Amino acid sequence: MRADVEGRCIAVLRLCTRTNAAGVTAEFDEELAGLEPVKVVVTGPFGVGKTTFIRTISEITVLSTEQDISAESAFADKEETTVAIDFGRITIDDDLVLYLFGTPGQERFEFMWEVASRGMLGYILLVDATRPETFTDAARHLEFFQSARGPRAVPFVVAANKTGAGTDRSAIATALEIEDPESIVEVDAFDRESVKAALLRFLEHVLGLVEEGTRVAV
Ligand SMILES: Nc1nc2c(ncn2[C@@H]2O[C@H](COP(=O)(O)OP(=O)(O)OP(=O)(O)O)[C@@H](O)[C@H]2O)c(=O)[nH]1
Ligand SMILES: [Mg+2]
Repeated sequence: MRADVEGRCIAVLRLCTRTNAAGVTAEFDEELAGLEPVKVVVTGPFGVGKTTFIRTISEITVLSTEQDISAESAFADKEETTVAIDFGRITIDDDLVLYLFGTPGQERFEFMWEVASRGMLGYILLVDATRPETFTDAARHLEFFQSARGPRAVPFVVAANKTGAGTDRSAIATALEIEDPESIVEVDAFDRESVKAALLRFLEHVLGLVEEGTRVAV
């Protein structure tokens, strides 16, 4: 991460963990920081690369609940699908830990969304840039996770995986009714630096909301 932004993101994460602990927004307090881990959900339609994203960045072996896919798979090279949750971890600082929770992509496991969303700071919504149908599918994810905390803001970024020369961010923005296509992050879920950059964009977004006075913590 770029050092300047990293410092600011650490500050906001501390603020969020402090807020989580007390239930109210409080002044940044180093003593009380890091009481709770920060939970970020990685969600999106079937096969967009959620498990790959978490495996690429996690410092622990990802606790995955995958099972073999049967003939229903649309992917020749995809052998497994998440059936409950993926769990990974990144240490941001000595006492600050980011926990990543990946949701299952198949519709029949949508009941896991509610479980995954509990206590989250926010989420990364992944789409597959090569499959426009995932843009429209993702709209349902957006609707669910945006309302997970009632009327309160839930920070998120949309990340387009498997991008290439033909990637059209405005098509994704249109499907998701997002005003600014530039806010959509292009990511390569196989690449650690790229995944880090996507997480950083998410944290910067959280920081922006905090700075404008929006209460974002859980
Ligand atoms: N080209 C390319 N392929 C990718 C990338 N990320 C993931 N894949 C492939 O896309 C397929 C799906 O990846 P997963 O990580 O299993 O996707 P998922 O979203 O967890 O899938 P479900 O849990 O079944 O919803 C696999 O075959 C991956 O190898 C990427 O950045 N580029
Ligand atoms: Mg998966």
